[in-house]
Amino acid sequence: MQITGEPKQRELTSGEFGAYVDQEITIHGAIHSIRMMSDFAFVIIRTARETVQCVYAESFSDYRLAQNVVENASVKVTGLVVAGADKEGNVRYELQIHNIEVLSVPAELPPVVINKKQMQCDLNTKIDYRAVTLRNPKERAIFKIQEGIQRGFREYLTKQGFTEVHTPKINFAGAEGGTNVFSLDYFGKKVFLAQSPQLYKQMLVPVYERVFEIAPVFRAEHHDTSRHLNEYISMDFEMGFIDSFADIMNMETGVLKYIMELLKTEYREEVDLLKAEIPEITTIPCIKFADAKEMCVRKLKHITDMKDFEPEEEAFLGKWAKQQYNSDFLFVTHYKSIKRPFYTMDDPENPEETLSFDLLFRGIEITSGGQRIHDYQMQVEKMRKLGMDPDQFETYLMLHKYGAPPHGGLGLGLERLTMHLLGFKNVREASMFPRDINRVTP
Ligand code: AMO
Repeated sequence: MQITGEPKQRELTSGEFGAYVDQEITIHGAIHSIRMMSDFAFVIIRTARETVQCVYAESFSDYRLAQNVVENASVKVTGLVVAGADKEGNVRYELQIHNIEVLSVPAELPPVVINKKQMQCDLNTKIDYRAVTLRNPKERAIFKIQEGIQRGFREYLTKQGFTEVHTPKINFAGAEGGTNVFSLDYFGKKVFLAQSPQLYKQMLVPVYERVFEIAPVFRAEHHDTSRHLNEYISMDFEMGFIDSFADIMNMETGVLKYIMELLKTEYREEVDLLKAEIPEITTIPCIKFADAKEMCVRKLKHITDMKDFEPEEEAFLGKWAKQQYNSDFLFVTHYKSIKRPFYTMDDPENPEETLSFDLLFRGIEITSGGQRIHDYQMQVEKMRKLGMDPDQFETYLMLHKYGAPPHGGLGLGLERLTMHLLGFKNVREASMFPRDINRVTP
């Protein structure tokens, strides 16, 4: 065996077939479906990102369809590229099959039908059979779009001078407080799974000034809800030398604009397939929490927890932002101090409120962020006020003790963003292998 270092060529896509009209090419894929017509057959091949229409007829091939050319067989198809038109008159290319080499034959038929436009089973079945149901073009498109979101986040922030980092997921303490932290027996010691990269991303600000991370985080959610997962992908960034937390919100607006443009261009086929409504973003309106709450109480007329929103109130605010500003997004700022974690900076003008925000997208929270405390004394005092022991956070507090610039950042839930972009009612639709209170498989 000789290793040349030459990467194996990627598959041609149908968009590139135009350069090969009347020439023979070879593609690899799986048999997605076979439709027998009177004197020919459509053999649809599922390749890495699309389905390619191939036509088989005895009239143009010496090859005869073999018995083992069955759905989900892995094949190598050789054929002639011919140009035709679709119903709308757009040029479409197909392959006139000259030969099919079967590389692997499935042992059984799939347990669910995957070659119809839409999966015809409920969400639980879809997840139970993920290894197979993800092959359905629409299911596959969801996670291709999710790739686009992460790619946009990464590309934009890299261009803005951010350094990509990875922080540990087995930690000495939960970063966000609350009861939804998983604990773990670590050789006889109690440790925790990261609820977010919060403490570490802050520690890295004096090092790189701007950092981001895209990684799984863990929340022991005790309830089975349509918007909570026990493991989700958090897209975080943290930046130093901010003038105010508006810098964070501006950066997020830029990231989201970039992501939406990327989806509209490089993920067009998936966007069309899923009929996704990609939001137009110019600027994102802002409202203070107290004003938003007051409006909710006035319009929805029930007495609620005055320190936070109910899901119904968020939904109302989403509609309000759409009507008032024609915006799918709304920043809500200055959340109550009592409701935000210990690292959040209180507003010096009103210490009951914080220099923090949430971003609502179509009426659901997808981001939390804000300015952090950078002063050592201030951080220690806030911890004590909240009944925390600063000695337990010695490493984290080195950040403050040995000098940190004014800084802030945010965490954006990838599955939540995907869910609302694609109009799903359940976040599990947007999680490839969801983990919730009832599920750790597949
Ligand atoms: P927070 O806890 O609000 O903030 O989380 C940030 C975002 O993560 C998503 N999210 C979830 N997604 C799915 N399942 C869950 N159980 C779940 N919990 C949260 C949401 C949410 O807006 N450290 C801060 C962020 C920061 O200030 O930088 C944090 O983690 O989209």
